[in-house]
Amino acid sequence: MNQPTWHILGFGAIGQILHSGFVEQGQACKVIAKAGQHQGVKHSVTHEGQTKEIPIEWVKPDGTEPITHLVVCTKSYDAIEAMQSVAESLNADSQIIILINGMLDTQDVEAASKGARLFWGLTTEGGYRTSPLDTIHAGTGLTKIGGGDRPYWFDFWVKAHERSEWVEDIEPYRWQKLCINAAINPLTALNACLNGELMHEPLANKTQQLITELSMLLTAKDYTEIADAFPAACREVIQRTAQNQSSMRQDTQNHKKTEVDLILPPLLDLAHEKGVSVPALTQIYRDFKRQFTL
Ligand code: KPL
Repeated sequence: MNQPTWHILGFGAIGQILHSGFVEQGQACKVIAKAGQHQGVKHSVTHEGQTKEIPIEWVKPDGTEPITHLVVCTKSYDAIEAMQSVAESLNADSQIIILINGMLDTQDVEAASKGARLFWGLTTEGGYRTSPLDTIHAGTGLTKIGGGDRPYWFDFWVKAHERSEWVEDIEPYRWQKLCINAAINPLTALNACLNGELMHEPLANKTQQLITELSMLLTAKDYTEIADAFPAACREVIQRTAQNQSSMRQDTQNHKKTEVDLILPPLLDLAHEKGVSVPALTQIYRDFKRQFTL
């Protein structure tokens, strides 16, 4: 099977980490330019003290060449509009891999996909940017992609991103990742701290309360195995990304819009629907809204 040409939509920390893996493997990978974006000739990714500089091929799809493999790693609240901006280059044969934080309405995504096959993904890789084209890959994690049968292109993906797994039924893991982001992101933003500080006083207790409530929500969704393993899984992500600044902390620090409304409300709605009491989660959403207006 032909090696895919990847198109990256959303060139934040995760987009840059993915891009560097593909390019390093010699795979064709283009970056979709956003209006007003600084289009430098290269970007850098620093991991464990080593900095790599990676050339960038920017493109502005205009429908003349189809996009076959689109990797969407924008902010969740931007994803639909971003997909619509490349709609002319998508068709029913395109494959779209959506790798974002937060829950999007599946119908909205399908409407923007032009009949392309959709795959959902999640990653616990930790990265932050020190400038628009410089990323620190501060914590290693796992990437899960799925939705039905494993396509041929996943072999190429894994060559570029070894810590990746194919999962036929990805939905439970999307909820698990939503819960991981709910445990880590708002608390690190509110306390302007690194992920690792959540394990220590004065935040350890609050983190534990959130983890307990989030496990209860996963149980309420009947994801029993994932729910039981959640406390350990969440602590592992915190440890592996201990030196990372969560994406929400970066956003609040940079006075940018956050993804909080696509992370906490779906979980609070679920708690309401299932009659699960989640005082810590409710409080953190209130505190967040009080402290940050964006
Ligand atoms: O997804 C993340 C984020 O910051 O948004 C984690 C995995 C928590 C890494 O920081």
